Amino acid sequence: MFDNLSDKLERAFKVLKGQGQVTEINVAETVKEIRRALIDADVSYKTAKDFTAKVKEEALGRDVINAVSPGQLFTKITQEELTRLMGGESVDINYQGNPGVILMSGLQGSGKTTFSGKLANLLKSKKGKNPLLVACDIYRPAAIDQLHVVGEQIGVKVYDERENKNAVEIARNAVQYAKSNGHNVVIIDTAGRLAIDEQMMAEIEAVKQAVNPTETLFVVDSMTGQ
Ligand SMILES: Nc1nc2c(ncn2[C@@H]2O[C@H](COP(=O)(O)OP(=O)(O)O)[C@@H](O)[C@H]2O)c(=O)[nH]1
Ligand SMILES: [Mg+2]
Repeated sequence: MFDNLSDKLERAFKVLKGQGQVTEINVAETVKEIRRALIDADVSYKTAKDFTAKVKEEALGRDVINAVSPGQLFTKITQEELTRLMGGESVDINYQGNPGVILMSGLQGSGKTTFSGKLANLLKSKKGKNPLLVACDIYRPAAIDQLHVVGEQIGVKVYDERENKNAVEIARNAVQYAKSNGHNVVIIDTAGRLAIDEQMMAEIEAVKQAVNPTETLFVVDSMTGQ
């Protein structure tokens, strides 16, 4: 998810590393670049601002400017602060299984389809998996097309049953399909609603019962609660 962020941070640090001398001016510039990178990655303005203020304070406290390798120390401070901001430790998504089954849930427009694609891409390119994306949005035909576009971009197979209006059946069949076609992770992209309602919960629950996922993810918009 944060691939772009790390690229941008890397670029921000280059300013420092390339410089023979580290001054307050280029530290300030680097801090500004970091803030921009965070905002580009959907971090709220206030959080990004607080974050960079903290990094700067920490950097001045540890006297980055006169350190032996100021660029490295600065990078380390940013990494430490970022880890703290994200909650200290990361939890891996459980995708083991035969196949591993990951169920996406969340409101309409929260980013389920987009995240399904990102996750599939990560599992394929970084974890050597052969994922299968499953179109389980039975309400909008366009949602199936959207998943196909995503799948094509990353070269991941998409399973759908356009005529079938039973999400449980589609999910179950998809897992069978995965088993017989060598897909070791199944990512089920479900339909969202405008609000969490009984029907949506019942449908997700039924799919969950049917395929017994190794992981159920609830996707939320990062603007929620701001
Ligand atoms: N800024 C930003 N936009 C996103 C992100 N994920 C999804 N979107 C956009 O949000 C909209 C809804 O995403 P989609 O994946 O279709 O949501 P779904 O209805 O839950 O499947 C689309 O316009 C996406 O391009 C994200 O991480 N950041
Ligand atoms: Mg969707």
